[in-house]
Amino acid sequence: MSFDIEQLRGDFPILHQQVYDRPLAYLDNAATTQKPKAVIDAVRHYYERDNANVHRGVHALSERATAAYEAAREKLRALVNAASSHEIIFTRGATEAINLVASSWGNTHIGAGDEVLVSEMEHHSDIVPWQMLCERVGATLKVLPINDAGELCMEQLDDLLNERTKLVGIVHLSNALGTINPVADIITKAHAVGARVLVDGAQAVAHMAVDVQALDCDFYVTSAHKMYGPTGIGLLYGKETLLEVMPPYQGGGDMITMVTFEETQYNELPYKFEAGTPNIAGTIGFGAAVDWLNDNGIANIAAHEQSLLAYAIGQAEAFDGLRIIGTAASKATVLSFTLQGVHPHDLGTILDREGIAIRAGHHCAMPVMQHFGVPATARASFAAYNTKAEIDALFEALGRARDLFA
Ligand code: 7TS
Repeated sequence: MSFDIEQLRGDFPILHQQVYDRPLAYLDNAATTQKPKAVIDAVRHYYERDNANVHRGVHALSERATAAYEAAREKLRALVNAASSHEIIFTRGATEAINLVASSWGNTHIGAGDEVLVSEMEHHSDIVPWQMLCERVGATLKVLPINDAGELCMEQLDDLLNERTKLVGIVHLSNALGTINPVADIITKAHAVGARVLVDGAQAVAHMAVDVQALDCDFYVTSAHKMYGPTGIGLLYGKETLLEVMPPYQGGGDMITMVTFEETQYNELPYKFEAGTPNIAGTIGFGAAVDWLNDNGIANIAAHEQSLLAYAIGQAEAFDGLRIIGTAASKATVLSFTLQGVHPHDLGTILDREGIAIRAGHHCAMPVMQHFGVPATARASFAAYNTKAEIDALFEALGRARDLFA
């Protein structure tokens, strides 16, 4: 296992291009990461040689497609250290995984008078499905606030948890702030009152080692496209005992063992939750992304990204008129900020003309913007292939933007 940044950048064809005649600096990795050649090749290989439907054919191509699809499941199981591949459900992404739990588990386990607790820093996809569930069943959505550093107010957790709390939804690594949350502590406390915990790991899995058994979380979700894999594919981990008794989320092919007009018997896990022809190519690409992560080492990637983040924060703190949004003691990969006198969207546009891709907006975390009293932030987010030279380019461009608006 080695970590050579130049060699690693060579894995990503897309990085080697000019945008507006400037070398691309792709700093929008929290939105989606770029894909290494190994992932692109795995998808292409599938379409060129193995394309067939899974779990149903008797022919060679279908057997190969099924083997590759199920091999990806095993890679994901090992990556998050799930006890069984039955606990690995492929979904369209983190969003669909949360909606699956809110519908299937939520409808059968949460009722009138119950409470769902989420944090103030959740992505909309870990707020809205719970809000919709609460409206459906007459439950109440409670909120664990954040402080002005963008950290959870953990001292309020005990007061918010009680015997009515049935589920806690908590983001592992915040996309808007970069905060890494103490999810293990939250899980222990939630379990003490009998609540289940869903961890939103959409941002976490590519940036830190995740062990669902060590965390003891009940559900864990992520998206492949934020971890060097394809779009349209993601993961729901759930404890087998929970998944076993949950009703299907969608009905259709593959999720049944027997259908008559009177009655349908559902398939075993994980197929009960994978109705219809799945995203086979995406899943195989997801597996290749896991291989790529393992080959480079999550610990190596995390160390590299931490040094980039520290470097960027150092420049940001010295930059006149720049306000960092999210200064948690424990954070990773995200630098969210505002610049006095320049709207974040204008900043995004100016930086784009210099080949620097960042995101400007509310980052699907409007309550975070409301907390900090800003309409939007500019956000640079780092991945394994970013360099200090790209961060220098970012701050040089920010300097020119500041001068322009002065
Ligand atoms: N949860 C978190 C913490 C996220 O950052 C995102 C996407 C999601 C859930 C939803 O993931 P999806 O793959 O199902 O869409 N976050 C972002 C972002 O920060 N910029 O674009 C998408």
